[in-house]
Amino acid sequence: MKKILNVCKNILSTRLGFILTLLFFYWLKTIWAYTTDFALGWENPYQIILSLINPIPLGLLLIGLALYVKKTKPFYITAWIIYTLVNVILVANAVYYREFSDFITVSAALASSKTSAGLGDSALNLLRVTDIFFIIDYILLGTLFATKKIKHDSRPFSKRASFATTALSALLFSVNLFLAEIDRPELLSRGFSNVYVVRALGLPNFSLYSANQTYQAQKERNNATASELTEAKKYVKEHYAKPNDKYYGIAKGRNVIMIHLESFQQFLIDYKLNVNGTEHEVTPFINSLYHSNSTISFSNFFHQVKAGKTSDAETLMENSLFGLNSGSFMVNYGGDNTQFAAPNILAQNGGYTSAVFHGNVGTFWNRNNAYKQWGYNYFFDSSYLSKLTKTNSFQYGLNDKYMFADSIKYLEQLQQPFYTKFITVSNHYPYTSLKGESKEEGFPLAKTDDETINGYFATANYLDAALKSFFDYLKASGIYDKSIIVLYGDHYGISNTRNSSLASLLGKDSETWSEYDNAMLQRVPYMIHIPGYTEGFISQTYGGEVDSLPTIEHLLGIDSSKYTQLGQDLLSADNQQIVAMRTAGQYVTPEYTSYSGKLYYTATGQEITNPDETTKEKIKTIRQAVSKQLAVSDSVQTGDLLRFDTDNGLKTVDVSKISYTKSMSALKKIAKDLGDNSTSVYSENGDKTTQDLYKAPSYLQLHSSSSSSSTETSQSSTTSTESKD
Ligand code: GP9
Ligand code: MN
Repeated sequence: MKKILNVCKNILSTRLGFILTLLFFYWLKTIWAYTTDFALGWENPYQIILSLINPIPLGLLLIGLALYVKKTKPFYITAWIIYTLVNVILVANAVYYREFSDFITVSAALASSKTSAGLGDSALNLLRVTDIFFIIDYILLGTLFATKKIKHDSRPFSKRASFATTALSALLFSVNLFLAEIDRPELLSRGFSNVYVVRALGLPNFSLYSANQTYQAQKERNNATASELTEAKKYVKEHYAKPNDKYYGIAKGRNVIMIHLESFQQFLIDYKLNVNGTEHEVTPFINSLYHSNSTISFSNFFHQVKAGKTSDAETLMENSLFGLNSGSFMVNYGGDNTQFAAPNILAQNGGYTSAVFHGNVGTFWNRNNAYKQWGYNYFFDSSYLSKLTKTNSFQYGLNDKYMFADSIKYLEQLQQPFYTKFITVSNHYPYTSLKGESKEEGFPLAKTDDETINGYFATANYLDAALKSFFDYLKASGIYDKSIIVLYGDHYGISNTRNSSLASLLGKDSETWSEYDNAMLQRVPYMIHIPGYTEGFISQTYGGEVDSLPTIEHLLGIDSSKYTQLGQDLLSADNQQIVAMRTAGQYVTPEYTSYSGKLYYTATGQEITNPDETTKEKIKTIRQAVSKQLAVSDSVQTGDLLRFDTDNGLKTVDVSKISYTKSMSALKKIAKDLGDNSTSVYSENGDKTTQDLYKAPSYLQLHSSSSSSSTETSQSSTTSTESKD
């Protein structure tokens, strides 16, 4: 024992030994924070291993820098300073996470007034007794040095050896990066979620990554001027499509319920999956909405997203501006840019209260920050909903039936009219969300050679059933008649590389599958369901996600002419029907489709290889219109131009007033203060909950003859009625 202690003492009394000991403590404390403070949501052992190794490369690189210092005292001081620095990053993030469920981004740190919103408890209150663990190394090493149990090593480390340490850490870092890329391709370019970056690369790396993001965004912001907004506004004015009198204001004053149909493509509408000779209608409920005479449906509505996927769709739908050409707008700019988004516009045109419901962590796609800039009053993420278990959730969060069920206790507390968005998730790649005891997967799998395609129909069917249950609830609670419900597919679910396997299911030949076919599969549903309205129809107008907001505004009787929005009301006679895809040069119009470098007649799918002069002229005009729209969007979004947009009649959002913590008590307080004037569903229901009106039978329950099978699950009974504050 004594021998071991002596060896330890000797090691610690060398410079390298000291550095490696610091690294060891840093590693230990990081793992401690990973497991006790952060919710890193490991999905597999591979990700756990990544997290276990990721403190080492950069830790060694940084702390190892001290080895370059020759003199004894400066060496130890440098080592302690660097060590303390990485520790401060660690501890600050651990404490911050306890309140915000997010890591400290550089932009949040710079705008500390914004981040302090919701920091109800002082930072001191956030400390725990166990935090002593974070300083135990200081006490231990300090005592050992003070009592001369370990000594300062006066022998300088050779330059070569110091360099070797740096090189080794750089090598380890590349290995870490490589492994991270395997786990999640395009991790850094697409951003996804801060959790993903920390989980794969560690905290100091996340800080560097976030600093770079802020620097890039800030650079573009600083270069942008108000005159660029004038340019953009000129385009907006010329491009403005005035409302159609027939529809203007027909939904005025109603609640707006947006339903984000994850990865839902238009081809699912009315689709029947044939398995062993039996036809199974995949989405009977959504089909009924599509054909309902209370619905204005669109059959040629295209998604316009790129790498930001869901986040791009949200950006387009609620700002009428595009995402970025690379990366995600919400991730890179969402937390800082001034936006005049749907929640803010509706708050100022009709006093709407706004909320988002989503079963994933709030940090995904930087929603927790971007939604504040958009003016969302509340954001009920997975922390507000049922605890995630193997049965009720998958890697992207809580399954849809639970998400809807758990949302009701908050929804019923919102003052009406409300603008709400429900982001579904179960129908997400890899379409295996329904595993687990609940056996929701009663719907048959398709039989192709591609597992991903095979599961797609079952998860879409589950989403359909969840939606039906939610509609049943809306009807039973009386919300339905006072609302309009807008449904949209965010983007493709089956990627182009898989489409040849999908071909046979669509009655096509995989041999002759073309880029035209790929282009047409970018269609997603867009439906505006207006209870009580009887003149619904299916419009064949060509449009995209950018066109949604002006369309909705006009239905609500809101004049959009002063807003910097790039879409056109799909019900307007002025609509030009030019759909820009986010990839340069790709577009769809009723006449032409340009996709992956090829040109087609949209109506027939016939390729145009040798366009005549008139065709050339026409496509030139379309190309110009498309690239103009994207260029204007890019200038607005990357230049943060809306900060100059002061004469649109709208006030900017004061993000310091928005907090996504303690929402339930905030809502209850509002209702209490309003007393008899409270318009929440809960108040109108005589201060009684409406949660029990939500019933979500499983597929098997609906389809088996003996309805008392053990697989029955009524989500309303499986979820607790307790709410998070
Ligand atoms: C995650 C979900 C999925 O919260 O919205 O995003 P996606 O992967 O579709 O972009
Ligand atoms: Mn999505």
